[in-house]
Amino acid sequence: MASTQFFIILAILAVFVPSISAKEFLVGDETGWTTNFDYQTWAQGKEFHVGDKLVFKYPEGAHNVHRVNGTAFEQCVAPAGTEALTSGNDAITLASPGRKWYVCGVGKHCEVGKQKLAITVLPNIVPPASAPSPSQSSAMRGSSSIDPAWMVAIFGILMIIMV
Ligand SMILES: *[C@@H]1O[C@H](CO)[C@@H](O)[C@H](O)[C@H]1NC(C)=O
Ligand SMILES: [Cu+2]
Repeated sequence: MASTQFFIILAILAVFVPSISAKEFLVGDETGWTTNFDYQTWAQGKEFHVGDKLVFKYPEGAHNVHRVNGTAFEQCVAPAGTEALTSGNDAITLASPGRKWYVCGVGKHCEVGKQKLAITVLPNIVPPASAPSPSQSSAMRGSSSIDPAWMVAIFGILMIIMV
């Protein structure tokens, strides 16, 4: 029966490991989201993957969070059209790979206080064969990353039945 238990454990791991691997990053750690903190140093050596979360913590009203492009990041221009996150406990799920830029749009916090963060988001750990087609919406990505794991789980269960 030891092999049956092994397959059950394997099947359970296959289902849950992809979701466990999604990480939450508290931006600036205990310092949170504020001025005069080196967010580039903070981001150094960290690996950000699709599905991970960034949490920006700050006293509500003191700061905000704008996602911007690279040009706006360099020039510290918070886009007028887009809505800022303002709750003081703003969670952003990294939905796509690539370079991402965030700035504070309050006063000269970005320009003078260097309250800006640039990161590179890496593709999910799931093998590329299971990646959704480009036509699928980004909302589908979270659930589709579980699919191969389910296949392994079903395979494991089939093995248990056959043994
Ligand atoms: C970057 O963002 C700024 C401000 O929203 C906008 O004016 C500019 O056209 C954008 N640049 C690119 C290359 O998308
Ligand atoms: Cu600010």
